[in-house]
Amino acid sequence: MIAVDHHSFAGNFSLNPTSLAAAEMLTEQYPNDDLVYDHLAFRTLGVPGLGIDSLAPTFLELGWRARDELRFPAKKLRARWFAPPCPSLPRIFISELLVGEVDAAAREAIAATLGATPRTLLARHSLLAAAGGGTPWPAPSRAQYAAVAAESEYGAWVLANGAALNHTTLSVHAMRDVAGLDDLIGRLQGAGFALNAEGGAVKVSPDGLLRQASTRADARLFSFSCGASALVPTSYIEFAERLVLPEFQGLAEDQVQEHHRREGFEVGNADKIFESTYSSKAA
Ligand code: OOG
Ligand code: NI
Repeated sequence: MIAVDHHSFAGNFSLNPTSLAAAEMLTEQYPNDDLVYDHLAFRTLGVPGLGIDSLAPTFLELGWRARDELRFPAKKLRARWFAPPCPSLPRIFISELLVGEVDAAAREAIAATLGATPRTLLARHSLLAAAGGGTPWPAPSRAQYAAVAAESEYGAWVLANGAALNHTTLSVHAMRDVAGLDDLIGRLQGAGFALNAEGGAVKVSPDGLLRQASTRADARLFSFSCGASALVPTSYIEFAERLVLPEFQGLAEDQVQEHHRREGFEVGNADKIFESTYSSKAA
């Protein structure tokens, strides 16, 4: 498996010094292991012209294939993941806020922030704007941000950060010198990294085969349109361990490939991982 150089995700590191620190710690402690990315995740606003369908074409054109949809009714979110054209590339996880379902105050604040910016421009330029460190719409006012955050911390995150990389996820099973996710988590906690503790540090799928953990998002000073500024949550790093499927458990360790392992995502895990950027869940 070819590893992706973690410095190629500099866009994420500028919003997430913790993810760079974690990647550097792992490179130092496990010098013989490559860092392989399990998936990259983006967030969007589910309004016409934005949403999952505005980011998906970029990946579909490059050979990613649309896979399952996941729904999070309590959070008013839906997501879809995309399988890569070859196993050395990461899966892509894109979610969207079901804007039609949020309360009127949040919906109006989102509409006011997006304002008159043409939707076609928003759709084609979200990723470009994010690469430049911004959003294709003007900054919300502090009151608009607060109105959205009160209803959906996810929604407020997107208003401030747009299509910025929400998180990168390292593949734990690809690191041969790491004993497993629990060992890795112990080392991260020992080094002082703050983890998302929602439902316990390690989120486990009902089949026991997909195990995930994440750091708490970093924050940056954000300038609202009205001149005020405040810290807003930015990005985080996740660690995913995909165990070997029961039918392949007889394979010798050096024969096991990615397709022998648990695929996809898990609603119960993801539901808690979303809260890695929630200020209200800060310790
Ligand atoms: C995505 C949360 C879900 C996963 O791997 O299940 C997730 C987000 O925070 O936008 O990352
Ligand atoms: Ni993730």
